[in-house]
Amino acid sequence: MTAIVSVFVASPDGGRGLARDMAVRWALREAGVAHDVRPLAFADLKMPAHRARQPFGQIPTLDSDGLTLFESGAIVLHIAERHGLLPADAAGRAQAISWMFAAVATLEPVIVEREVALLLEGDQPWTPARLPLIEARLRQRLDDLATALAGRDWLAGGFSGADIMMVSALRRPAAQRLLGDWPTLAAYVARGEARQAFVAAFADQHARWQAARG
Ligand code: GTB
Repeated sequence: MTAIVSVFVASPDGGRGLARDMAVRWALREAGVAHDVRPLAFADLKMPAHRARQPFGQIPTLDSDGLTLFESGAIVLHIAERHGLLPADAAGRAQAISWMFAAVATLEPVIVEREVALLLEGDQPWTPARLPLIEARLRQRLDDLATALAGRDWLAGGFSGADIMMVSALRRPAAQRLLGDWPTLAAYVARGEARQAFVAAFADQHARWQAARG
């Protein structure tokens, strides 16, 4: 049966592939797994039918292998485990999974915290004092990641699911031109985005966004 990814019917990212379905689409393309999408409007996300797939009423989800999965990191790990997107040796595999968790639990929260402070709390009286603290935390994370990546192309040996998750997290600050001080990270994102599977996945989501625009 064809795998199905739940996606926004019209992503608010303006077709830039910045929503979290992009990592899932990319992993499926890397894996060569045929898939289709379930386009959902914002109102559909909070309906019982979708909450049965995703308890928090969000995208993405994946229906595949008789399972319905949620959380982009868990979905990419599932695909990676079944389709050779993790190192073959146990130690390398464990290392790659550590990096997948680092992407969603260590890098992404500081990236999202900054976006929330600017977009949702920009007019709050505490934001001018809080923003520099958030930005300092983000800079520290980017410094540390750049140090860890120095001299290598990918996080865990060859390209893996870890890179799908980490490049996906970094694409949001990259889109806001925040990686200028970290050429190692900018080059890493560019390497990920140059992959044929990324290009195909990006085109898939962009075509959907354009079709929804009419
Ligand atoms: N931890 C979950 C996962 O990784 O799967 C988080 C999922 C999540 O945040 N989903 C968002 C969602 O469904 C879409 S991706 N939001 C609707 C809701 O919560 O009601 C986040 C996102 C949205 C928009 C942009 N953008 O416009 O650039 C970027 C990222």
